[in-house]
Amino acid sequence: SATTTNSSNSKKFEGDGLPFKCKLIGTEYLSVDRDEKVCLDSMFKLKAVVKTRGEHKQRVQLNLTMSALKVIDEATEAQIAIQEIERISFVVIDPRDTRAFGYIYNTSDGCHQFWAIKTERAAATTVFALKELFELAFEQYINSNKAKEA
Ligand code: I3P
Repeated sequence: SATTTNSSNSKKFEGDGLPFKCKLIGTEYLSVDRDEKVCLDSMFKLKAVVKTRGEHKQRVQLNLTMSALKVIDEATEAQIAIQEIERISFVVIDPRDTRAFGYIYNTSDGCHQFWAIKTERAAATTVFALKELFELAFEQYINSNKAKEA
């Protein structure tokens, strides 16, 4: 039907989605919903906090699904967050660390939450998958509007 994407790429995001092993560096509220400098400043600040604390970062699994980014605590399997794809406004790669990236999630009450993530493998792999997911979600949105017009 017109409401499903044509791309076979969407398969891997169905159901539980595409999982990535990660660690949570930290989160903080920002005043903007997109700005590379602001995000990277936050990333370095959150990394410094981790260092100062001297504790292990929380191990999490990021599941990329068609509807949302799901953050799951690895130890307890509890869902820490369910973040709708359309609420993610910005993704940033840490130029000093091939295993770190971050994104801004906009909460329903209008806050811009920055999430700093350390990946087990190359962060670029996760960021590339996210980009793919944004494109598929957009394609789906366009197709569903076309279906409404028809
Ligand atoms: C660890 C080392 C790891 C790091 C880990 C640190 O310190 O820096 O690279 O894992 O973080 O504890 P050390 O060499 O002193 O043992 P990541 O590269 O995944 O961040 P963690 O304790 O938060 O897991």
